Amino acid sequence: MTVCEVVTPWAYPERQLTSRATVSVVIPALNEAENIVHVLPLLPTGIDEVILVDGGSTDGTVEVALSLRPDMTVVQQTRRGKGNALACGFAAATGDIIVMMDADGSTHPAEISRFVAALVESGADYAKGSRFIPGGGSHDITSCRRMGNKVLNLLVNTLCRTRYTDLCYGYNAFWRRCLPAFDLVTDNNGTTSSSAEMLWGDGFEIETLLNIRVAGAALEVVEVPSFERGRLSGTSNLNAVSDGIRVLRTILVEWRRRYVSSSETRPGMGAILELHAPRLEREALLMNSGELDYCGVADRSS
Ligand SMILES: Nc1nc2c(ncn2[C@@H]2O[C@H](COP(=O)(O)OP(=O)(O)O)[C@@H](O)[C@H]2O)c(=O)[nH]1
Ligand SMILES: [Mg+2]
Repeated sequence: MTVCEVVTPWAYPERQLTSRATVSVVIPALNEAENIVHVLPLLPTGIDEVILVDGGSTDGTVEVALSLRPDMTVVQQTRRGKGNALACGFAAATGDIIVMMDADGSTHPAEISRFVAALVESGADYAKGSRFIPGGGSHDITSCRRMGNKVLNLLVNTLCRTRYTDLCYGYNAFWRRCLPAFDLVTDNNGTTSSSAEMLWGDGFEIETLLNIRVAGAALEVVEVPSFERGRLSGTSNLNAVSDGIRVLRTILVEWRRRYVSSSETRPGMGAILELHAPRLEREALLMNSGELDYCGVADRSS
């Protein structure tokens, strides 16, 4: 039994009922050698591609990861920050479904199956992890970050007319066909990643930026309960104040771009139609629901 043995006719109609959705997992990592060693063995079997996006780690993160998972793809990010790392990982991913999760042990690999199932069974475009719906929780979030997240979440819901329950959470999954709507830039004009200037979305504001762009492109979102564990070792790279301010600026800038400015470059209508067209097939194909099979997770370590 594998996490990926799913049939997804409406997502990639050309594959009809003969194929299964493939899954790529993108893991940004900056000096996580001590943690990733516990994370990788817990990945469910059947994942087609694991992409580690290294932020220039100096503690042997890449070597440790490759020793555990020689089939892994290692990508070097083009600028700095978690957001840029994710953008580079997404660009390298080839799976039908992309799951983003952390390397520090806070996001449990066993939940990948829940995200994949949510996308496949609901037909949604984006499965958004939430620590604040029944079944979710956190041992990692501080009270200051919890409060900040709540206020920023309320702001986004008010401005963007969304119903998110957890704005700043890094465990999410989506169909790769949604990438054009994210409009992320990985190019660094030939400079080295350490000298390249950080662009909008390169930092910890990435999840907020994705959530707002997903809403702006009218993608369908399903929230998935997720339990965030404490980081296994080391300290967070996030600064509640400076990164909180980046998130607030992201909300205001993205809101202006998406909802106020009429000259805004939105994803083209073609892109939006393309994003939704596959689901037109869904209802008809669901009649063959006996073949829409989702299998549970097998733990690699067992
Ligand atoms: N490649 C890369 N990964 C990063 C960077 N900053 C953070 N990460 C990774 O992103 C994940 C979340 O970061 P973390 O510091 O735990 O932030 P927190 O979970 O918000 O407290 C971890 O896997 C980090 O190693 C970065 O600049 N580059
Ligand atoms: Mg963390």
